[in-house]
Amino acid sequence: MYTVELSKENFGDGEAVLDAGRAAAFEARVAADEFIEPKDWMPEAYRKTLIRQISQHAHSEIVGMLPEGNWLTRAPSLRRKAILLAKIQDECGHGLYLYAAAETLGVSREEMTEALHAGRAKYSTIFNYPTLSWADMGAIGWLVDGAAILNQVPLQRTSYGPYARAMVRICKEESFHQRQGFENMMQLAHGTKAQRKMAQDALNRWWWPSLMMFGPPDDNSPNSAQSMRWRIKRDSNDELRQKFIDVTVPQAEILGLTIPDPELKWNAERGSYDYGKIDWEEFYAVVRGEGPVAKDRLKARVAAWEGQAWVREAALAHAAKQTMKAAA
Ligand code: FAQ
Repeated sequence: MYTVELSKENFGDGEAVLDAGRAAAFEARVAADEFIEPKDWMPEAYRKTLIRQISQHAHSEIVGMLPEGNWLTRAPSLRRKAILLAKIQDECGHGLYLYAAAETLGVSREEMTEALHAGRAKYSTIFNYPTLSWADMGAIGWLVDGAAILNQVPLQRTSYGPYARAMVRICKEESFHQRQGFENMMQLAHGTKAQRKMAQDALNRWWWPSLMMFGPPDDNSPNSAQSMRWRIKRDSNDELRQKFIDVTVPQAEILGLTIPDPELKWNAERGSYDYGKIDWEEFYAVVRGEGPVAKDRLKARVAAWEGQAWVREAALAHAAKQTMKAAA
């Protein structure tokens, strides 16, 4: 009895010492900019943070197909339809790489999907706004993919290997998306009076929600400090937002369109643009699921998942048959 008690105690202390040692080694590897890989030891909170961020990112890519999908049948030419179709397929691929990266952390695709459908997992606020005109296809590529690239380029160096590697290809494709959006806007902005008006209207509606994509301000971002320490995030929400504004304002000038912010002004001292107040009440309402088309988005995802259950079942039955054949 005495021996059992003693060994238990020793085992407990031993585990604690081992964990402290592993945690120190983990922190040192992160500090040395080494990638953490799936089979490496990691703190539970690091694993949970990654599952939260990567799965939310994956959900954003998948839900993000819906606003553009809405315009596939109404693209103004075959060329535009082919480009839009290719872009939407890319977004689907991004979702799949990201779900696969999250799965390496021990969570299943079904669990992640269930969390989205039950409202426990988030997706980007931007996809809760409706696409009202063809110019929105230009504005989404130019602004939404433009914002996504700025946020995602640093993620190629995020500390978790599978996430970082998924981002390399995603960023390449996002660049194409941003360019096709800008080119679409260029054509509209230099088109007829009505097309120009449509382009300006799209910019007016998508500008502020695009700024919100970067997340709450730094002084109100509960996850930032730890995520920056773990090098999951490399830049703060406000830093990336400012970068986006600084690169996008000259692009709007090239298009001859006006950014809907009367307070937008070059600040020579800071070498950056000052900008007006973001409506954070609107942001938090959309995060809570009160966005203009939030209910439709989730309904569409649930209907797709349930309606296509037979495809998953057929794929599993086929795989089982193949396994049996191989074994026979
Ligand atoms: N929407 O403490 P923080 C795309 C939540 S991909 C909804 O600052 P964090 C491609 C946040 O989750 C776009 N929720 O959080 C495409 C947290 O709540 P939680 C997606 C938001 O994680 C283009 C709470 O607020 N990109 O567009 C948002 O440190 C065109 C407090 O915030 C990514 O996901 C938001 N905008 O920083 C597809 C990139 N912002 O989780 C189709 C990876 C914040 O504690 C068509 N993610 N929240 O319950 C990230 O970089 C980070 O997760 C941030 C948020 C920057 C989004």
